[in-house]
Amino acid sequence: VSVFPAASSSSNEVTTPKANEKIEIFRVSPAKLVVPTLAFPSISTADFQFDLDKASDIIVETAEAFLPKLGSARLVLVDLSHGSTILSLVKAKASRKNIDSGRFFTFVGDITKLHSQGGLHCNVIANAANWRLKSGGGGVNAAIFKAAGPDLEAATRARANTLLPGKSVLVPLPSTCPLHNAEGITHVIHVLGPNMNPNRPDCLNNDYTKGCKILREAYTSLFEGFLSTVQ
Ligand code: AR6
Repeated sequence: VSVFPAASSSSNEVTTPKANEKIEIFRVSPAKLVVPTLAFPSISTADFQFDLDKASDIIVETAEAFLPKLGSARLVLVDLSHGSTILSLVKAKASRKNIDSGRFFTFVGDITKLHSQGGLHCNVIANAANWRLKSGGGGVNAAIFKAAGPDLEAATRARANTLLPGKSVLVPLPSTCPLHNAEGITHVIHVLGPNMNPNRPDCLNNDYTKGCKILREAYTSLFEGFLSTVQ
C-alpha cells in the first residue's frame, strides 16, 4: 500500500504519517488513501497581466472562505519557480490570517508533474484557460493541454466550446489520459480570469473594480467545481 505524504507549507519536503495514522490507513480502500487536493495556478497574473498584490488578496480570501466547506480536502497554489512573487505574497498573507497551512499552501513545481516530480498528489488541477478553451497559446494552458494529449481536448469539447470571464468548466479525464495514469489527475477545471493585457480579447483597460469582481467569481467558480468532485 502506498501512502501519499502531505506536503509541508514551507518547502517541498514531505512528512511521514505517524504509526497510529498508518493503522487507520490500512483499514480503508486504496482510493480513499488520497486526500482530495486541488492544485491551481495563479489565474490572470502572467499573460493576462493582473496586479499581483490584488490577486493575492483575492486568492487568500476566497480560499479561506472555502476551506470550511471542503472537509479535509486541500487547496494548493502552484507556480514554477522559488522566486515566484505571487507564491510569496499568498504565503505571507495566509500566514498572517492563521489559515491552516496543512489545508492551504503554496508549492513550487510544474502543475503537470506534481506527483512524478514533486511527490505531491493532486487529483484535480486548474487551468488558466482562454475563452475558446483551445490548446496552445502559452503559459499553463499550453503545458496542461500538451501533457494531457488529445484526450483533454475531446473531453473539454464534450463539456463546453467557450468560457466567459469569471466562469469555469469541470472536465473529467479518461483513464487513458497520460495526466490521469501518470499523475493521478481525474479532473481538469478550466478557468477564465479577467484580462488586463491589451493584446488579448476582452481587455478591461485597468478597470480593477470589474477585474477584482471577475477574479473573485473565477476563484469561487473554481473552488465550487472542486467541491463538487469532493462531495
Ligand atoms: N506549472 C505551474 N504554473 C505555471 C505553469 C506550469 N507548467 N506555467 C505557467 N505557470 P498564465 P493567465 C504559472 O500566463 O495570466 C494562456 O496563453 C505562471 O507563472 O498561464 O491567466 C491562455 O491561453 C502564472 O503564475 O495565465 C490565456 O490566453 C500562472 O501560471 C492566457 O495565457 C498563470 O499564468 C491566460 O493568462
